[in-house]
Amino acid sequence: MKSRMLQRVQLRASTATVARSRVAALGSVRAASSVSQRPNSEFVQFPGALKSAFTHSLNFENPESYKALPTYRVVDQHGVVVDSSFEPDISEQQVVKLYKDMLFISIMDLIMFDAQRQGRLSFYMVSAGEEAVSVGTSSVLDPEDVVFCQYREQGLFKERGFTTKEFMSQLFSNRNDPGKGRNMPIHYGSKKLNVHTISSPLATQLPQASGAGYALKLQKLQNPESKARVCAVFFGEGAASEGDFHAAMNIAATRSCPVIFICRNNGYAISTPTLEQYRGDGIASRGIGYGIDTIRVDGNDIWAVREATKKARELALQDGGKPVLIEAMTYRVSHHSTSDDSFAYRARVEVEDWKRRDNPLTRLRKWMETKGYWDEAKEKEARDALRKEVLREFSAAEREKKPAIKTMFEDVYDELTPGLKAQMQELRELIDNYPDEYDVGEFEGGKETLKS
Ligand SMILES: Cc1ncc(C[n+]2csc(CCOP(=O)(O)OP(=O)(O)O)c2C)c(N)n1
Repeated sequence: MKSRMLQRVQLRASTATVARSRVAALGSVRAASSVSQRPNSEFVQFPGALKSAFTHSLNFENPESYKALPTYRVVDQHGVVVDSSFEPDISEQQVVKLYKDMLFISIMDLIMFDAQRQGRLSFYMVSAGEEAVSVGTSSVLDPEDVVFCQYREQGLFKERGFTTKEFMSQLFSNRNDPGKGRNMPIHYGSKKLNVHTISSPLATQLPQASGAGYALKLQKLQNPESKARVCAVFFGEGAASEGDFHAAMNIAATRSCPVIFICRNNGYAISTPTLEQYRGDGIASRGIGYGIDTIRVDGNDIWAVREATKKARELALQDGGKPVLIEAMTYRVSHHSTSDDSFAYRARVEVEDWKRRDNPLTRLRKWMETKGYWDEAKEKEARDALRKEVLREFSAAEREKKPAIKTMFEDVYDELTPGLKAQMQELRELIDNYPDEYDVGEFEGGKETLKS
């Protein structure tokens, strides 16, 4: 049996190692005090909670006793600046560009939503009311920062330079869609613009983003001359209930990954209101629990979104890298998707009220008007031009051929497997035997592409 003294020394040594490696892993985020516990020390030396003071009061912490985290805003819903230290950091021309990007999205949304209702495309999701979150964050990220989206971030694609033709090609699954028409509409992606392709299973992009952030950090370590980059990832407050949210936050915190988590809290996940989604103080309060720098912002205020994201990017690159969480508060003005009628679970008046009271576009527009950047005539001109552009690309994309039938078998694996080749052959025979049953003419190259 070991002597007490020896046991104590060994325990102390191992605790010290744990503490040292933890400090190393966290960079300068946390500093461990000496592991030796003095008599009457006020702090516990448990390795699991390094800064916890002893208390003799038997007290369960109650969420109600904490004030809700504040919401940062720069410009209020009347377009009035409420943060006196605020100075716009971009030119009139750049502000107008951001406004037009938001306007483009809202116009494209209206046209495509109606087009779906007419049966001209299979599905659509609008981002009405949330344009400032995607356009605002995108405008201060570096174009080489890596991005993962959920599905309501069309504004980011637009701001990064995704063209109207690219939007339409994906929506109509035509031969110009880089996704080769395999995904449902709105599942955009762009290698050129450093945005990973959207996929339907909620929150799966979150731990992937932590991994991508970790890779970016290692690349910078291996090549200090290279540009410092962050990974930004978008998700809704509903998606934050997935286990993948927990995994992502904890991995990013413990591995100190330069990731900006951007939560769009729009009050609903399809028909589920936030009261049924969580009982804590939104998503922001969770960030603190993971040891992540966190801010809650007014998501209808593009200036607040920009300021918060700029600062978040700076923080994310500090000390070799660390995650940051932004919770952007907004309201989902629209139905969840074209498959949803939201008046089945919320009052029309609530929606109308939000539309009238607060909207990211009207807020920026009011601010621009007070600066003399914008007026009714410019609004009309911009709307007409954007509408024309969307409609022009819409009809061009609708008339395009679909991708070659063969692409259906490709990219399942890197190369066609013997099994896939056999299936392709089988399809070819079916089409040969029942030519009237298949509209092969709609597809580029017809049935002739079906050979390996
Ligand atoms: C893992 C998974 N579960 C359920 C769904 C079905 N689904 C699609 S969107 C959605 C709501 C998501 O809400 P939120 O994350 O708040 O984003 P919002 O639609 O409000 O922008 C659900 C439940 C899914 N796509 N993936």
